[in-house]
Amino acid sequence: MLTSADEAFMRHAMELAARGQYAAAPNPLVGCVIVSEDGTVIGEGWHRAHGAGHAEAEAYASVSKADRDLLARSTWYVTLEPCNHVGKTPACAGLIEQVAPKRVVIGLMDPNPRVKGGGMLRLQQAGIEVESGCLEDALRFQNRRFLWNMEQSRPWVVLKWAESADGFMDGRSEADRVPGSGGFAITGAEAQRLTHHWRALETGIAVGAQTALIDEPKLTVRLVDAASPAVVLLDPSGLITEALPTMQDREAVIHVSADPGQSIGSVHCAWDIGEDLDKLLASLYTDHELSSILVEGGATVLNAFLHADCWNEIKRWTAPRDLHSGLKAPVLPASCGRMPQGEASRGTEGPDTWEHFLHPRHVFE
Ligand code: AOF
Ligand code: ZN
Repeated sequence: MLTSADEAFMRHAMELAARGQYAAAPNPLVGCVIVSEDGTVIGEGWHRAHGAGHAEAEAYASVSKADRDLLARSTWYVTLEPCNHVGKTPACAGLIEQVAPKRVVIGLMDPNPRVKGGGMLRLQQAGIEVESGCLEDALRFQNRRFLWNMEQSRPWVVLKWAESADGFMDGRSEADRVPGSGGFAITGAEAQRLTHHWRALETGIAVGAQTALIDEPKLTVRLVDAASPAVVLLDPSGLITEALPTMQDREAVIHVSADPGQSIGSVHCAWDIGEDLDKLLASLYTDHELSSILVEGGATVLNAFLHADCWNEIKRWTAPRDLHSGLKAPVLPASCGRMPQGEASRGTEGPDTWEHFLHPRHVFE
């Protein structure tokens, strides 16, 4: 039976898991807490980065020599079912089997076909008491990108934009929106750090060719300590014919266009105007290993994702001033899913308000 103490330790493991938020993808966020029989935490670990040690191995390595004797009667709290495959690291279920603790509490079962119940079964067969489903809803939310990847073989898609109080994304007229004219600032300086955090959470940032040429956005994450996501330049009409100055230092630019011959990116992704967006998403996931993308605009691109129903989350800034005219912001879908309990769905940074919406198909409680 799961107790409130179990939930408290699992919550702690979940907080540890979150520390991998900028680097674990495409792997899930996983945390592990090892607790001695008297309720003392003797080990903590989390999956820091793709290719790095798994949470269980990290937690085990953190147990001091003096506490090793306590392991035999310990309980392990793992936010995700321990893996039973030798991948980039040895199987965690094998490690736990060797240590042979008294009990293992699993948050969420791992839907990865290479694991999928096999890790839990191995522990049970070794005579370890195993319980699963501790804080499952909250953990499904924390690992929503990974779960969607496993179920759909598509990246998790976050649409992001900023609009004025009266619903415009850009206050300039069409005639003034010419290449090189620069971005139109809607939000104030206070909003920047959170925007960089949002970028760093995803593996790619997608932007339409028009916006790339007019606004010349840098799409960096410099205000947070994270690696820059790949830029996905959506250019099915082939508007971009030479490297963009703002993206020259960028390691990964995926140029999405019909003609591989004119690619200016570090990689090319073939996609023609009129083809399904879902086909593009399948390719970004399978061929380009993007497990999530933040779609930053412009309006045409955001509307295309909304109309094709190819999105999972929306993050929207609203500034207090009116613009009266200009480029209309996308219209928020009539029904959006609720954020799970305990997760903020709106906030403010300086004068600006942000809101966070989920696709109605996603229900986390
Ligand atoms: C765990 N603990 O901390 C993580 C797990 O590429 P690899 O070899 O690191 O394996 C990644 C897969 O292992 C990943 O898709 C997921 O199924 C599981 N992740 N499992 O026991 C961890 N990160
Ligand atoms: Zn593992």
